[in-house]
Amino acid sequence: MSSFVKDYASSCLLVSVEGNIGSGKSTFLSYCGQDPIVEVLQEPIAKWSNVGGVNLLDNFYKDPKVWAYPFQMEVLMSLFDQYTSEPVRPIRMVERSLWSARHCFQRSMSASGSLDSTTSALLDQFHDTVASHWRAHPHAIVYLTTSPDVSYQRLRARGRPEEMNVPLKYLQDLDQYHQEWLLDLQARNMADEIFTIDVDRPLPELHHAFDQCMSNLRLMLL
Ligand code: TTP
Ligand code: MG
Repeated sequence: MSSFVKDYASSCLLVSVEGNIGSGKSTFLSYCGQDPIVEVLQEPIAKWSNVGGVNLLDNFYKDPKVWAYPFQMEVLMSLFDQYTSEPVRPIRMVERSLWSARHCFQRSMSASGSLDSTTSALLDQFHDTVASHWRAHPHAIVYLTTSPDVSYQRLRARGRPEEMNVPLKYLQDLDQYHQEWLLDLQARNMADEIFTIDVDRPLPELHHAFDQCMSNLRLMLL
């Protein structure tokens, strides 16, 4: 491997936390972040809401055909930017990854026509270029699985203004794309470890399952 290629393998265990919108990824990360061996990188959503004074997330939901491409480009760049900082603890947990952005969200936007074949190919190219120079594929994935109904209720309850018109159907499609992406990773032996946690129960009842997951991640450090 070229020395130019940055390889996380030697510096930390990289764990991406995945799951539908509203599944509870930020809650899981905050909980695990109390452990002194865990560094948490929350999703840079505040950046997406203010790119030079423009709220790309809001614009995307209001007019997806116009804004899907610039928004997804911002998502990929900001997630990539997170990876470039030096890890400071043995386990680095990130909310989302370049991979779920591509295989779940970008896929959905292509299917709905918000991205055409050219803009979709440009995003693929950006993703492939980054991936070829930067070993940023997670060592482990924590997949928080919810029924789309539950993630929809959580999305409505938290009331992020940009998301107020997101329909249940969008979450149903994203749920399917997450499952297909992870099955595909497993089928191609591309995932070292995928830890699935069913998070349909109220989040405070899930601490035992979160602790169990942390124990499994610790074992990967040995
Ligand atoms: P999520 O990445 O699912 O984060 P969340 O904070 O909603 O999840 P949780 O409640 O589990 O912590 O989505 C954030 C918002 O950004 C959401 O409106 C979906 C949108 N988004 C895209 O449109 N494209 C993308 O590639 C990503 C990563 C998010
Ligand atoms: Mg979140």
